[in-house]
Amino acid sequence: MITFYDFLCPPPQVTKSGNTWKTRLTLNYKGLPYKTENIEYAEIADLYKKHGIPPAIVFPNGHAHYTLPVIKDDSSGKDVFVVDSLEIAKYLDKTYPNTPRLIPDVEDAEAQIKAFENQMNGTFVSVMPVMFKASLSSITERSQEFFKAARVRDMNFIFPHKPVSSWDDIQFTPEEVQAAWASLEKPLDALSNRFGGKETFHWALGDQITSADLILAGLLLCVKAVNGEDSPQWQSIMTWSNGKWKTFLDKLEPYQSQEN
Ligand SMILES: N[C@@H](CCC(=O)N[C@@H](CS)C(=O)NCC(=O)O)C(=O)O
Repeated sequence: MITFYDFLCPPPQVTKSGNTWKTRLTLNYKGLPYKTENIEYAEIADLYKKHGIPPAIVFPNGHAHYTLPVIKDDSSGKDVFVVDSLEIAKYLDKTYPNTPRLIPDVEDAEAQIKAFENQMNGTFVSVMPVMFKASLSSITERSQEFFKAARVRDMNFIFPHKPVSSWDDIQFTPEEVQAAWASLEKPLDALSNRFGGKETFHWALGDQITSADLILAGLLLCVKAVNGEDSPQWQSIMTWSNGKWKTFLDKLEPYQSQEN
């Protein structure tokens, strides 16, 4: 059985992490049985250390970074831990060859998906700070101080020219929040060509769903969870590019279940 480690959120338990969404979509798309274990932000490092998993990233200053998603697969009789949403997709493709592949078995597919992931990180970077601020309410009280310190570190890493020293330094007026969301429209409109433009539809790499699609879907589902489905921001994103992103997520609806 596969155990999927996701974030524990105050009820209702709806994760706002785009990265864990990528793995949930991956598991659901493959139709693999799994169970979710929701853990606190502040407990991720303990999970890694308890099982001897090396940190996801060690920064040049020596800071060890522990991230979710993580999966544990004990179906071979021993516990196999895999870290990072794309590595998890690769592992599942390899270990369960009878499930639909997410990284096509053709030259360059993984490189294309990685390039797409980098492009998406660049596209969504403009809304990251407002997302960080808006996500605090989905963090359990116990993990809030941990979360704030981690996001301050992220801000200094992503925007080294605008250093912040505390969570309270990250402040936005309602107009700035609105402007940040509006700034996504142009790059997403340019991206819509990759998905068939305004009149037709195909997936990022062609006819088949791949990890590239689930990377974008994870980010969009995170935006949806952070803003709320009925928010003007989300409603307006659903109309962009002739409803491209609504169509995109509707097609992935069967894989968005959080039941497991
Ligand atoms: N490249 C990784 C990124 C994982 C990642 O950054 N996860 C965030 C949540 S969205 C995390 O666990 N952060 C922990 C922290 O900030 O302490 C993946 O795709 O899995």
